[in-house]
Amino acid sequence: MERMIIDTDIGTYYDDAFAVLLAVNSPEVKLEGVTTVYGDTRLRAEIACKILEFVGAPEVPVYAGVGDPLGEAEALMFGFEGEGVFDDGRPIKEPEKEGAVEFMVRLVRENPGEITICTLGAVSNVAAAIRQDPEFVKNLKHLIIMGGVIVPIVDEKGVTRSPVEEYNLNNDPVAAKIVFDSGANITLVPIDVTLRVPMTQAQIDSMRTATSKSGQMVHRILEPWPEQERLIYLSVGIPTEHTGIWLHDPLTIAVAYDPSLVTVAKLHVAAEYAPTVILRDMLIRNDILRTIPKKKAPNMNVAVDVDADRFTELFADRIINGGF
Ligand SMILES: [Ca+2]
Repeated sequence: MERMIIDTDIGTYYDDAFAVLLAVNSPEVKLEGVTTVYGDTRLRAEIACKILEFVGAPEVPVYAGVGDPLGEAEALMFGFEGEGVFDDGRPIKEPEKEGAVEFMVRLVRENPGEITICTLGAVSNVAAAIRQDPEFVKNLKHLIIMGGVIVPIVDEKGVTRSPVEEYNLNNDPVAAKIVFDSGANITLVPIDVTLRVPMTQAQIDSMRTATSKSGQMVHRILEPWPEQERLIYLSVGIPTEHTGIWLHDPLTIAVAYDPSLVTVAKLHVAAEYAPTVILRDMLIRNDILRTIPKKKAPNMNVAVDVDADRFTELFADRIINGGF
């Protein structure tokens, strides 16, 4: 049984919510809490509360965390967070009074070697916990990070997604560097791997007719998604259009209890700032974090391949038949 904290920027993309739903429907996981990060973490916590309440798991506590990145960048909210989720109103369940960082530090200290944290957004909360408690890294069992790009990728539309563009780590590069340099037991699940796990159309259709609460919530979140996605892409200047419903964050949860879903390589991954040409902006920026594999002693396990069919089938089955 994996005792897990999900640390998430839930609300902006669809897949954080899917990750929480997968965890709730996985008997291999004891979900100790959901912590929120990046931007309006109070609103994100309310979204998590609503989802847990809706599917019948209101006992899972939710904690609002660090909203402002540790560096100078400002957090970006897109303005539609909660659409679909709040269709039938706000939750009765409320976030805990304790903050996310305090909760992480307390739980990990009280349960040395027991707790796995899966981060699905910027790693600001984890970096703050590392700063707050010198024993945190030693006591943490496993830190699984959805983030970074290791192998630059070209998407189905021919758009090069260069190593500088991964959202989660670049939303707080200062925090990412603290975490990478911390000595924690890290598994990195980079976006070049998660872009290989889109749901099939048949799986998406199966959510439409699902009778489970989780299936209904997935369907509800996907309804307003195409327009939200279009606005996100426009606002960040990526000239692309809809290509898939990728299960970035859910894969990160499943890896915690079934590592055989991915092939991992032990690598030294450096979080570096370096002058970086951003072709689409015709700019050179030096505040961007790059995740660069190096020939040094490994500092993490990095997912480099995934059994995509087995994972997406697992996800669909759990959401439809998992009991919540
Ligand atoms: Ca996320």
